[in-house]
Amino acid sequence: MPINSHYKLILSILITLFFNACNNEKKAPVVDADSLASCESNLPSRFGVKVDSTFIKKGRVDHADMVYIPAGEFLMGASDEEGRPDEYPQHKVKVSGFWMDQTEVTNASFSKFVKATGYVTTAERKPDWEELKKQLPTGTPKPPDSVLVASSLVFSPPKEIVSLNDASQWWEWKQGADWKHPEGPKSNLKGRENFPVVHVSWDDAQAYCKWAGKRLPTEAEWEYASRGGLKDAKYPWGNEAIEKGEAKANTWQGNFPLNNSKQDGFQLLAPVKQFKPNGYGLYDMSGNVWEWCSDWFRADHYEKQTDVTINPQGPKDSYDPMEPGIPKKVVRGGSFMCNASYCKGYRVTARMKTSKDTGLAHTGFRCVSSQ
Ligand SMILES: [Ca+2]
Ligand SMILES: [Ca+2]
Repeated sequence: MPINSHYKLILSILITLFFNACNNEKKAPVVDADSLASCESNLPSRFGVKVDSTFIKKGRVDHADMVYIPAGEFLMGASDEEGRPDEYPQHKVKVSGFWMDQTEVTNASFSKFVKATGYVTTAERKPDWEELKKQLPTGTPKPPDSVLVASSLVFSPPKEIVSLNDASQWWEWKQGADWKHPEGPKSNLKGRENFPVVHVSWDDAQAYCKWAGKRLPTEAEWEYASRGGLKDAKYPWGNEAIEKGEAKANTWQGNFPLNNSKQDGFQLLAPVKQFKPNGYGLYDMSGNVWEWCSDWFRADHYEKQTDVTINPQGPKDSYDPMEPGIPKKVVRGGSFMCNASYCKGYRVTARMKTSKDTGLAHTGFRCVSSQ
């Protein structure tokens, strides 16, 4: 089989086939395996690439550029009819007070971490065929080494679109794309110091937070913080529709992914702090980049919450009915690619999931600290 066919085979198997959950279609609040596709379902993972961060010493937290989120109780999950099935039912959660980064972690901050530790991110490592073949049909021949190369997923809008159910039309598995080269080997970070770092896996985010003396937020902490002290509002800023009034977040305006009218000022990623913060002083809790949480993702997790939970840490394991074999972590908040016609990830209750070793052009993170 020629190299190109190998490559296409792998991509065709691993790239999103089902995108209905990103549609703005109202659904009954029940967990239904057939309707739980995701914006990242079946995207290629890093094929089991493992990173070792045990050599990184836990740093001492610095509260500069963090805000304190006071302890409280809230109803986690969606109460309106706009959520996907995994956002129901609402359930009572209590969280202790904690500190949270005001912004998504920037390239400038991530550069300091890499310089200090010599850390090599997941997307900079060669995929592991032994892990990859577990995700492919039995008997799939090993592709040549020239195919199994360090890569990441970059956004590559097509000239025309067949269906919003096929994400492979706008995601490209690009060799040499990583946090230092966001669009591929010819790109760099010049002038992007204040942009959120992207192409970072969950493991990379964990490693950074450890170095900074912090940790990733739990999903409950993330949603509580995103609400900014508002009671049961849809968005961090309240209930006004994202399209109305002044720009509130970096999302996608127009016909995704073909046209972007850039009413919010940004075609793709934006530097952090370009829009008003929420009630807690947090920026970009909606849009710009999806943000990793510490929790495993389970589609049925909310259904199992029958009593008030205190500082919940999420389920013990992961289960995504769309891809039962691939453990996934929760990501929150939506990205510059979210549009009401396709993905309302900027809602405070919107949940998404990604395999922990995946790097994407629209996924980053921020850290928290209990002390
Ligand atoms: Ca935008
Ligand atoms: Ca964000």
